Amino acid sequence: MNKPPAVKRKSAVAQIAPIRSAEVERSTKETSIAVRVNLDGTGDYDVSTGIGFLDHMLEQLARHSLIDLRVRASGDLHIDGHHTTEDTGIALGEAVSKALGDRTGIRRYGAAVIPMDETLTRVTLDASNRPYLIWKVAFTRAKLGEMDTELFKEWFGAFAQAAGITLHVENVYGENNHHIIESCFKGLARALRQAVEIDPRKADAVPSTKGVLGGSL
Ligand SMILES: [Mn+2]
Repeated sequence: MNKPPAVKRKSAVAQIAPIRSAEVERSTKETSIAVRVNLDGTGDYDVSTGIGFLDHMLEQLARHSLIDLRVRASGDLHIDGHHTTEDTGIALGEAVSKALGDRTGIRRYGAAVIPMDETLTRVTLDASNRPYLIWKVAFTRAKLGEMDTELFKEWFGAFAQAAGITLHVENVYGENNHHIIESCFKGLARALRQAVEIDPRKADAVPSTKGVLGGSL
């Protein structure tokens, strides 16, 4: 006698949210990059881009956003750090966007004001799937470590574009260039942490009266 197939019962309490993670691999003639993110992580990081200062910044991003982050980048650093910096921003942004999916349940907005000694930086963002960057950050040094300071705007622009976020970064005041850029990454981290977090009061809805994020206002 054939046994009837076992019926799997749906448990009413088994509504555990899935872990929001993603992997992106990106290769061009200039760079080869692999990124893994877990938005619901604890801020673990394993970062190697070949640019020490950029590694230091991405580690801050992971630590203060609580997004687990693994980055492996190898690029044409014999030219300069431009391609590696920009492409790392693109790959990381793509991974965040992929992990967000249709962005159901997220808080969407985030803001942080970060002091570092004499420096104060304000970061506000909207994880709206509408990429935009406002960058009001100036440096008085051309380099930090081996990294050109002009590349930071490139990284933030690439990340905002690929992640689908409206991102405003403003250094209100500051003197030490290391503090200025580190406060920008920490501000992004804190604001991102708020914006991508699931709002338990509205966990099943896309946070827009349109019912969808992105497109025209
Ligand atoms: Mn530092």
